Amino acid sequence: MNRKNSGAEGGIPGRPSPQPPTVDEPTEPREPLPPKPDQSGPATVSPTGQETGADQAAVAQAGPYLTTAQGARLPDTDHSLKAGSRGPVLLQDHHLREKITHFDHERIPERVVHARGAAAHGVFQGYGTAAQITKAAFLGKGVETPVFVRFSTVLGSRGSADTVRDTRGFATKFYTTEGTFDLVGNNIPVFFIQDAIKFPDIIHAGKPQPDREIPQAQSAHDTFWDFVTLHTEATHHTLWNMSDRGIPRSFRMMEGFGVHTFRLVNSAGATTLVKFHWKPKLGVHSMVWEEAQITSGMDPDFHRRDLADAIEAGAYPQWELAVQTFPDTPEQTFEGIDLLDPTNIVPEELAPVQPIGLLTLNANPSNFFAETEQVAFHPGHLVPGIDITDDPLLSGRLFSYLDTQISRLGGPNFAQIPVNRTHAPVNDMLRDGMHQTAVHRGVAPYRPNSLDAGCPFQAGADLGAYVEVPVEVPAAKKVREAPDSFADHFSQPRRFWLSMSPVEREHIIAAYSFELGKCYEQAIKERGLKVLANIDPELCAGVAAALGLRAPGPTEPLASVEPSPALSQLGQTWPLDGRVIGIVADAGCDLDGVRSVRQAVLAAGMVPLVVGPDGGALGGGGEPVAVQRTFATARSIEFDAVLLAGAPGPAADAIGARDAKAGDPAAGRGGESDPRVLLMLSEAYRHGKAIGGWAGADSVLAAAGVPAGAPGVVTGHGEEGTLEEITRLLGSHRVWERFEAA
Ligand code: HDE
Repeated sequence: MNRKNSGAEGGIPGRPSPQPPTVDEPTEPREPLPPKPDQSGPATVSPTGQETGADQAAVAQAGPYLTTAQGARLPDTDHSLKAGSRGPVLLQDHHLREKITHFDHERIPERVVHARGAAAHGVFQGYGTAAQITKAAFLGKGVETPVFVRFSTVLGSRGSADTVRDTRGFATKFYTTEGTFDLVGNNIPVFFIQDAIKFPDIIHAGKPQPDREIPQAQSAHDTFWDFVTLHTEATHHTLWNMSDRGIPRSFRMMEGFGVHTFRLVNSAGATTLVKFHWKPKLGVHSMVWEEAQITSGMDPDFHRRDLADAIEAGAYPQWELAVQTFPDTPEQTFEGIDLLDPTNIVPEELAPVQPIGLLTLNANPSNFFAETEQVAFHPGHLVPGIDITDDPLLSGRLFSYLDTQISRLGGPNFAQIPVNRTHAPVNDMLRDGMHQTAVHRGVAPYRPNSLDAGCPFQAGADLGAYVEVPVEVPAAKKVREAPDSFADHFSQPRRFWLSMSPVEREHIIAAYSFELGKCYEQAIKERGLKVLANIDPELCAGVAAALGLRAPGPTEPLASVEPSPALSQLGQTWPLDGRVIGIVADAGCDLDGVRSVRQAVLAAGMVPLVVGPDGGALGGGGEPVAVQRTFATARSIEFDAVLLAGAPGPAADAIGARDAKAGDPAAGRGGESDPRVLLMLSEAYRHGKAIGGWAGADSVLAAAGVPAGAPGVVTGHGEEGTLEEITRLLGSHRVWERFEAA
C-alpha cells in the first residue's frame, strides 16, 4: 500500500478512513536475505553439461560461467585489455578495475583485541534447572537454541600463533526466540582491571611495543610487566596467565567464565546475583611451556585445527553452562567477597557451580571471513530474565563493543550480516547507513505516528519486553574513585597459589622466571619480585633464584586464606575423546600390531596417526598400513602419547643416514635411529606424555634417553597391554610424576 495515500487518525476528507490498529507491523520484519548466488550451492554441472561430481557445499561458484559482479559473462579473466598484445593496458578495462578494486578492499580492520580466533556453530539445550531464578525462555527444560561460539587469544594479531601464553576469549551467541543473548567471556574468571577506563592502558602495555612492534602475541616484555607490577589489581589475573591456564591444550578443554556478576530475574520479579561458568566435558587441560613454544612454530594453527578436526570427526565438544548464585543484597558481597570487583572469584567450595544447560558444538563455519571474522558480540545483548550489575568494568564494555564494531564492520548495519542476524523477528526503526541491505517499506519509521496507524506498539514485560530490573540506586556523590573493598589485591592471588599442586606451582615459577627474564629493565624485574613476595615467599624465592636476584620480603602481611581445591587441574580422570596417538613404525616393525592398535585407538574415540619414515604406506604381509605423518612432517606436539611398534630405521632424507641405509639393509634395527624419532621421544618424555613400545622398541627409547621403567614409559606388555596402559595414563592427561616437583 502507498502510505502517502493512507488515512491519518481522524480521517482527512477525500482520503480513505483510518485503519484500526492491528498487531501486523507496517514495516515488514526483516526477513533473512536470500543467499547471494555465491553463497548458495555451487554448480555441479560443467559448461558442457557434464556432472562435475563436485560437492555442493565445498565449491565456491554458483554457475557454470564466470561473470562480473553485475552478472555479465566474461570471455577472459587472465589478460588485461591492451592496445596490442605488447601494448599499454587500457583504462577502459572495467573487468580489470573491478577485480583489482575488490581485491584491494578484501581486508577489514582486525579486532583491536581478540583478533585471532576460531569459531563453531552448535546448539544449547536448557536443563530447566534455572527456572526458579530466571524467566529466560532459552534456559527452559529441553529448549534448544542455536549458538555460535568464538574462541580467541587476546593480544596477538590475526596471523599470530594459537599456543602463546595469554587469556582466551570464549564468546557465545545464543540465537534465542526472545532476541540474541551474548555471553562474552574468557577462560580466566578474573580481569586485570576493575574499571573499564583502564582498558586502553592494559592493552597498550600488553600489545607489541610501539617503537619496533615486538614482541608479537606475548606478554613477556617490559611494557606489560611495567604496567602489571605498578598496577597491583592486575596481580590475580596475571597469576592465572602464568599458570597452566595460560596455555590450554585445546579450546575444547578450557573452562569459560562470564567474569562479572550478572543479575537474573524470574517471572515474579525476584532477583538473584550469579556468576556464569562453562564446564568442559573433557576437563581442563594445558600444554607445558616448551610444548606450547614448539607448537607456535610447528603448527601455529594448532587450536584452530584441533577444534575443526574434532567437529569434522564427530567428536563434538560439549560444555555445561552453570551458575554460582548469591542473594541480591544491597551490599552485593558474598562471604566478604565483593561481587562487583571483577578481580575476585567466589571459590566453588563456598558457592557450588550448578549446571543449567548443555552446549554442543557440532558444525564448522563454512566461510571464515563471513562468520568467524564478521561475528559481533556485545555484553549488552541481553534477553528478559538476564540483567547486568554495576560492575564498573562491565559498564565500560557495554559502551565499547558496539562502538568498535561500527569501525571494524564499516558502519552501523552489521546486525544484517547473516551470522549476526537475530532469530527473533526484528521490527526496529533503524534506517539507512553504510551497507544497508534491507529494503524497508513504508514512510513512518518513527513513533508516535499516525500514518502507520500507531504501529509498532511497545510491549510490556507481560508481552515479552526486556524491562530493566528497577534496582535502587543509593544516593551518592559524583566521584572518580573505587570503593575501599576494591583495595585488596593479594588475598585472592594467594588463595590461587595455595590451591595449586606442586607441579602446577613449579610451572608458575617457571612462567614468571621466563617472562620477567625477558624484560630488559632491572627495575621491572625487581618490582615483579616485590609483587610476588606479597603472594607467597616460595613463589618469590623460586623466581628470584631463576633471575639471579635477591628475594624481597612482603610489604603487607600475607592474607590468611583457605585453598580452593577446585582451582587445581590435577587429580581427576577425564574422557579421552579426540586424543591423538602417534604410532611410529617402518616396514620392518610389527605391522600387525600397528593395525590392531589403530583399530583399538579408533574404537576408544581417539585418533591414531601412523608416523613412518617416508610417505605412502608400510607394506609387508596383510593390508598396507597408510602413513599419515612422516619423520619430516611430524613432531611430538601433535600427539598426546607416542607408541613405537618396534625399532624403526631412519627415513630416506635423514641426514647422514642414507649411506648407512644403502650399505646395511638392517640399519635402524636396534642400531641406527632417525634423529627426528629420537627428538620426538625425548620431547614426549620431557613434556610428561605417555610413551609405549613393544617388539624391540627398548633400544630406540634408550637411544632417545628415555629411562626404562620411568613413570609413564610402558614396555614389555605387547601391543594390546601397552595400549591399555597408555589409555589409563591418558585419563589424567599427563604423567605428572615426571615433573621434578612431583
Ligand atoms: Fe572485551 N573487547 N573488553 N573483554 N572481549 C572486545 O570487541 C573491552 C573484557 C572479550 O570473539 C572488543 O568486537 C573493554 C572482559 C571477548 O569477537 C572490544 C573491556 C572480557 C572478545 C572489547 C573488555 C572480555 C572481546 C574488540 C574492559 C571477559 C572477543 C573486538 C572494560 C569477560 C569477541 C570487539 C569476539 C572483544 C572491549 C574486557 C571478553 C574492543 C573496554 C572482562 C571474548 O570492544
